[in-house]
Amino acid sequence: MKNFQDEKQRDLSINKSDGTNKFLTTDQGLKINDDNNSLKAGERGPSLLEDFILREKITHFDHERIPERIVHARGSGAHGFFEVTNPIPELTKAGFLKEKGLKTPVFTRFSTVAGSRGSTDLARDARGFAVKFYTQEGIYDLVANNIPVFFIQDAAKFPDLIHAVKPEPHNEMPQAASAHDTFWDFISLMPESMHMIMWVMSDRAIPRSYRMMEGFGVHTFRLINEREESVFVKFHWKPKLGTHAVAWDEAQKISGKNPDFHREDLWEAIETGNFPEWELGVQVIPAEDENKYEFDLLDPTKLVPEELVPVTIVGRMVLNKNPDNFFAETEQIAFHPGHIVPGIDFSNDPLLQGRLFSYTDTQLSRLGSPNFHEIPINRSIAPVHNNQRDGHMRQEINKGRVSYHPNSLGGGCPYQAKIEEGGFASFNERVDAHKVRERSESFNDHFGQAKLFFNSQTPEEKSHIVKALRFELGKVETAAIRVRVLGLLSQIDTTLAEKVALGLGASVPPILETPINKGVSPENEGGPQESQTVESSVSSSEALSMIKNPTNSPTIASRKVAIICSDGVSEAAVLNMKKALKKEDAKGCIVAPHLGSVVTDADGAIAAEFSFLTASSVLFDAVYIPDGLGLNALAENDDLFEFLNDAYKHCKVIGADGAASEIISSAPFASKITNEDGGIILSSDAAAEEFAQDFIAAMTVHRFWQREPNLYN
Ligand code: HDE
Repeated sequence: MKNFQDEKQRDLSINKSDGTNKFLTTDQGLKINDDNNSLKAGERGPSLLEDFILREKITHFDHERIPERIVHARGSGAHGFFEVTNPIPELTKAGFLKEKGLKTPVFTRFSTVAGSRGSTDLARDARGFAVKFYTQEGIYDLVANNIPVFFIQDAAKFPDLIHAVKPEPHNEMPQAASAHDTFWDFISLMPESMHMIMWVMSDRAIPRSYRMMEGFGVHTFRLINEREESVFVKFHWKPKLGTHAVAWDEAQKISGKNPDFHREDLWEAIETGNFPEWELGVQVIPAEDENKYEFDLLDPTKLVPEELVPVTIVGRMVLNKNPDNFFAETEQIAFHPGHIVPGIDFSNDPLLQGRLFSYTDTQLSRLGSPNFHEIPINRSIAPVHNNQRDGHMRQEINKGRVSYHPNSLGGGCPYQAKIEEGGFASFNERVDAHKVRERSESFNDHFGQAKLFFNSQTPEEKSHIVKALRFELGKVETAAIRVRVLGLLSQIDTTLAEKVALGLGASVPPILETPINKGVSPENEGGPQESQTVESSVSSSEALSMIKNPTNSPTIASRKVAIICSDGVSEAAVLNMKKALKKEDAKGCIVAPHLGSVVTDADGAIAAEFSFLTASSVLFDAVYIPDGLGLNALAENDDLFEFLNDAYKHCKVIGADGAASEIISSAPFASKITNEDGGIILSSDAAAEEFAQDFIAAMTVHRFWQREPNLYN
């Protein structure tokens, strides 16, 4: 079997350039003799207009920015491949899904939604998860999110949603945050957003890493086989490292300490050979089951519970190469849900239908020309021939006099492909209807799956949702907006609404008890929405909880541990832990009171990678204090206790052996540690093999959230 894995890299290579051992030149290829001084009339005189070298350099510089994406402006991407593990030719004729072992090159870009290009990676937000497959049949883009549902049901509301969540227009605040009045004002009037609100208020919206996120196509799509039979399908990406989050307090601190946290994490994982990997799965819904469920498959605020339709894995994606140039690749890549290949088609989801218009349109203003498909990262590796011509920055040199079809002068070329020759044909769906501006009644349930999501969470996860809502609504200045949101929350779960209300010092308003509420609370009467609750036929779903998620695998690969060292540290203990971590593909990083090196108990020297000034516990997954001589100075270091306090508060594993165990016993949080807390690993034996193993086993749990009730009471 021919594998196409490297074809995109070969294709890109013709555009790559490297100035090593080359002369500096102008854009016209003229060698430059002096790049430091402009041409002047005398050493102290004015610059001369004649200086074409200066003008070229400055002009290029003046024009080197392009508009950022309207949404998803902040992102990071990487190259990789998709490999079929379980072909589904009976369901789709898409070539890249048909043959076991077939590899197709991909470029994947992850993003936040609301923030600007330079904003923090750790905002509370949905994450984009867009994959471009360079298939033999043309480009296929799966432009997904890390949340399986969306805020709104109809594309007409998208500009409103985005205007509401972006910084407020009068003062351009706040950046990369939904915690402000305009967002919650809009939400409080849009009951259909409640399911998505549950997801974005959960820890899904603050992932530990892009590598530890699921991805979801959100909309229902169609697959079509060779016999032109169609099934409905939902796409899923399942991360090999499991689905994990950070704590909200931690997220906010990371935003200050390292706003590039996710970007760096993805970059480093790939550079160090810890290639991120996901499985691609599909939930397949036979055409005859279209109307079988209590929700409408076309409604993007609904998911299909995995209890009703399991996810079938079809392949895996591995990201194994960082881009050579961020702008040329990650910034200029242009995704579009309308980039599909034969065997895949759209459904009539009104949100998807609107997206099909929006994405090409936005590239025209962002990348500047209808020729954006010629930019190397966007270029198909399947041949492209058509009668589209000219336009800004056209690269292709089309030969001949014919640029129309039909033609006889060009022998009818390029010619149309029959379906059996790979020509694309839309699914032959019968549509017979009146033109209306209406929403289907089957979209009226706005709370059923919000309840399902909430009920599927562990107590710790529920408490995170409560706290997130208290934070977000606590930043809202208009009291009436908060109350309206409390009214909506009470339709999901009264205890949830009451707990949030308690934090806000507000009370939950009564609900209007009509089968279909106009709005949801008295304040909201006359709102735009008809709403009702349809109980989900599934009462709880493990896949919806990050903690219970069945795909979580016990691994610590690529995790980082802060090893706190000071002079006199036990060399054996440090080496032992480093070795044990390395065996698991994790990394021990030396953090010391100062940079330079620390002297070990064996008179050796260990280089400090970070000091308490340059590092912080929020940048690590766990903390270890090795045994040592003379730990007294360390035990009195306030920076150490801040480090440990945060690690404890963020429910991380903290370990110490030998004399260092004393430091943990004297930490301010020591009295709160319970016997059930499996995340505090202490041992009186220094450098013991099983200590490192216990520490590593605890790290596979990721976080000991059970600590939290003790923390906040
Ligand atoms: Fe997007 N979206 N979107 N979106 N979206 C864009 O396209 C839009 C929606 C998603 O890494 C924009 O090239 C509309 C759902 C991702 O480059 C824009 C509607 C989902 C990315 C746009 C939606 C997404 C975008 C901005 C409602 C999850 C980043 C720049 C009708 C399935 C792709 C651009 C990348 C980007 C429009 C809703 C995912 C403006 C009109 C639902 C991952 O065209």
